[in-house]
Amino acid sequence: MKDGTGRSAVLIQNPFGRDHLDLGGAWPVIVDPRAPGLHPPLPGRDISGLVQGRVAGGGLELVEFAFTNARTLETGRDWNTQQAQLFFYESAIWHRRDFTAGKKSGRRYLLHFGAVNYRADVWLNGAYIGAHEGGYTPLAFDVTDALGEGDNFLIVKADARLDAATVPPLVTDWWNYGGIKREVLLLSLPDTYIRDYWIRLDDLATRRVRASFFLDGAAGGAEIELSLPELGETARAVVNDAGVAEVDFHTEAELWSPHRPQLYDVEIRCNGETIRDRIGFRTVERRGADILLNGEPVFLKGISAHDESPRHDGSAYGIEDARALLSLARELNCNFVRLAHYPHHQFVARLADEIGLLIWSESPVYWQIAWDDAATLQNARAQVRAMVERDRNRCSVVIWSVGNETPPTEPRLAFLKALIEEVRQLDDTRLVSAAIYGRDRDVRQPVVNTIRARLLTDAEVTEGTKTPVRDALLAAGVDADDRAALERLALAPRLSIDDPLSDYIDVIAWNEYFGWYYASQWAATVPIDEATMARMFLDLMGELAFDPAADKPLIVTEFGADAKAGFEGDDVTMMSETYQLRIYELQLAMLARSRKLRGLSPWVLKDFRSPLRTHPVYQDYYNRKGLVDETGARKKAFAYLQKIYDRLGDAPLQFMERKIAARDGPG
Ligand code: GCB
Repeated sequence: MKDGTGRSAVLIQNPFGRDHLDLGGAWPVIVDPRAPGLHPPLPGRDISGLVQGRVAGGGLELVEFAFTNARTLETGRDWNTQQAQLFFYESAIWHRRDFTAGKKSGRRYLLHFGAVNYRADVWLNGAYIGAHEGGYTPLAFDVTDALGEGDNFLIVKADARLDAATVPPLVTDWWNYGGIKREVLLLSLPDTYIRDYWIRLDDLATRRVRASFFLDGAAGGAEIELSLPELGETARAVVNDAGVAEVDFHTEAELWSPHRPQLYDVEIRCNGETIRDRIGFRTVERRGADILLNGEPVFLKGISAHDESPRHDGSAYGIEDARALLSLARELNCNFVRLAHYPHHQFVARLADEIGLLIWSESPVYWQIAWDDAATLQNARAQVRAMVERDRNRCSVVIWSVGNETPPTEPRLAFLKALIEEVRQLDDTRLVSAAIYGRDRDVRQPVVNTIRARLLTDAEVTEGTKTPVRDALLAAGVDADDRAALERLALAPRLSIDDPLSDYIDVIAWNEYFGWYYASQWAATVPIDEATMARMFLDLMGELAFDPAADKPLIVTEFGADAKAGFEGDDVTMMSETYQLRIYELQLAMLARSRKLRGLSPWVLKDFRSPLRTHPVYQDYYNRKGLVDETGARKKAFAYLQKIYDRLGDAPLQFMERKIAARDGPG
């Protein structure tokens, strides 16, 4: 067995729309926690035997593995929530699938996986096919040569281990669900086949549709026919020697929007294959600080979500999970969902097309990545490419995000710039962003100085408390004895949200945690005790506002507070529903004062699994910032945000600036 050789994976557009054999279901498995340490292999555990289908010979043959009588796991789902023993499991599992294939000559066969987390190694009938890294995007291998007529056996090793060089890295605030998590299909294709296609409205004024086709095989001269039967529109293109065909045509299609999510049947014919899809036509652009959908400004009433469903524990699978999640967003009166922090199941964007939700799609570049590692960049680039190629036919997707909360350093800037270029090369019809947390000097320092000035100008605060605060202010270069200067400083600042990345992205996306993390994170630098700091923060939130310096739209892509559903508490008790509600009230009042705000996606729709959230009473391995808990039970803040979004209609949040009374809600 040679790891890491073999062919590289490709991406097939619309695999379910091809002639296929579904290989999903219960597969026998070998759970192999120490697989990585077996070099050289122990005598009875020679893996080359395993992948070649060796079975115990009995008698005097030493074989310490077998798929016969082994436990089974369902593919298409994570392994962690199928068996209690695997809940925390993050190593390797070997899977075997026996199947019968009717192989026809002149056809190409591709083995497609919707996603395998994190690394997949694949063998077919003992031949090593290839490897793939990245747990959230599809991969496919051409297995035409290895496939046999009749009986076949497939071995897949899924290895969920993450480290400092992987994408995402080891430490994330979500569950590293392992396994062959999405579909496994054996595709049967013409010898020369359309690997990928991209159909989009290219120009709003002339209603010009452009379609690009990318073929595999000896392609030059092949003919492609594209038709929209409901509109009676047909276009033809001839494939060039590079295997690419392009065509554009005028369409009478109605524009797609969240209010009217009009989709059209599309049929693509080439070399005897007919691929069917449903496509909507719309444009998205930025003009100054506005986001334009079909040329009209749109305000994104959003929510962030992980790829988990309120229907069951574990990562989401199947269309009903996608429906459950997006229905919750619709119930909340959203027109926008931020799919964090990795590409979700392909069903999600397809469903969003159908029901009319705008989508933010994100790569798993998260927190602390190995910015200087060329292999990590190559890996991230491949994952970004797969994200864009998989979903660029989805009109619901309006923003590609290359990462989340990354430090504003030079190596990170170079890394993310490379990813942004990659996205723009693949897709020049959408906006590009990345969620940032803001520079210290733009956010923390001004807020901390305001808190210091408020303490020093408050007659009730004791001298003992004031002395270290005065020293800290002096050290920050402020004349702490100039009363007038202190009073000016005590006024709430208007924070400029910036990042070196601002020049390269279309939308400034900011994650902020006023009312949650900041008081405990920053109290020591004031210095003041955490509870006093937290109280002062609540006051300050009633006055703060933000705007990026750049003339670009701002979306606050995260804010929130944990709340354990059913724990009513009060508005000065963290982890309670009442406190979470209070933070939503204060946040919305604060955001409504921000002139360039063009959307928000609070954190988060549903409580989600996280290894970082271990509090036995409130969390038990759930991040509790959901507006609903894991069973779908609505918390108080759900109804509040739902009401605000309802009242807003199509208007931006700023229209409600005066109506959002911070304490009483919209009234
Ligand atoms: C963040 C991260 C998100 C976390 C969230 C939290 O800033 O972007 O992944 O889950 O905060 O709850 O801490």
